[in-house]
Amino acid sequence: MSQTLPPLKRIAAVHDLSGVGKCSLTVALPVISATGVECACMPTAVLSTHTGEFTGYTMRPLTDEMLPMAEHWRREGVRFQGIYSGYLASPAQAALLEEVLSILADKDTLVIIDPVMADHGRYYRGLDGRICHAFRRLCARADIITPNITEAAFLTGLSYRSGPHEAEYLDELLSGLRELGPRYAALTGARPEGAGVGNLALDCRTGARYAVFGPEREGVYYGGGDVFASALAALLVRGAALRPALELASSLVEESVARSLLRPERPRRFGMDFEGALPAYVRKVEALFAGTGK
Ligand code: PXL
Repeated sequence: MSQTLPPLKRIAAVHDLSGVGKCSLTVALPVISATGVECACMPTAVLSTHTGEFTGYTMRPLTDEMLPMAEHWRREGVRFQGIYSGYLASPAQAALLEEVLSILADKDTLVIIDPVMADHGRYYRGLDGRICHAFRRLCARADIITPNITEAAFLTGLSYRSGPHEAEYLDELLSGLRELGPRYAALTGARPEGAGVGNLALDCRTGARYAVFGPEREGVYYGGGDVFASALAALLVRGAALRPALELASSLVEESVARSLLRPERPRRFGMDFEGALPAYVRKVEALFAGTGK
């Protein structure tokens, strides 16, 4: 008797390729693949490292490649069940991403926009309010957005607060994000008083809210937002509901942080230890989808 498998879903990951520092595509590719979803790559720029805590990095934007790549994929009849964007090198790339979406997104393609631009109250090097303006437009086009607290504050025009965060502040951020027009808003790095650190998600249509919290950890974890958004995007595209997707993506980040803490000699700027967290993640993914035909 011949056996068949459910169709393999495909995500186009629109991110930079930073050679060292484990963020963007070097995270999206392994995490999306580990979730059982094919990852097609549209590199928005090639850098020697990411732009945080490294100096003298090289950077070549690939802005002129974006539309020709999308058009070639379209001519080849490549279909995408998800389009997931992260770091964009300029506001011009954000504008081009709108065109890429028009070319590649079908009616039921899930669009995940991670408005990567800032953290800890500050824009990443080389970015400013112009990219925020462009991301606001993209949020209206998105099924899911995944800002951290800083990005949410910039997008909504609220002031940035480092935490602990009052419940009203988090409510205001979430309702501001809802007004931008996405279907789901996931907010990372929330620190409610006494609850550690975690991620919130809002279904903007129904108003349903979900939250996952873990222990507070000191310091900066480069690439953590990319690990979270890559897992969330792939889980949703594969067919998970918002709550289990949020829980599983959050657990991958928490496990990666825990493993990074067990290698204290490794500089944080080299990225988080997500590789060793992948086997347990894959087992949880398989358990989630077992028997669902997804
Ligand atoms: O993980 C976010 C990110 C992605 N890509 C580049 C970055 C950063 C954060 O600093 O610099 C190039």
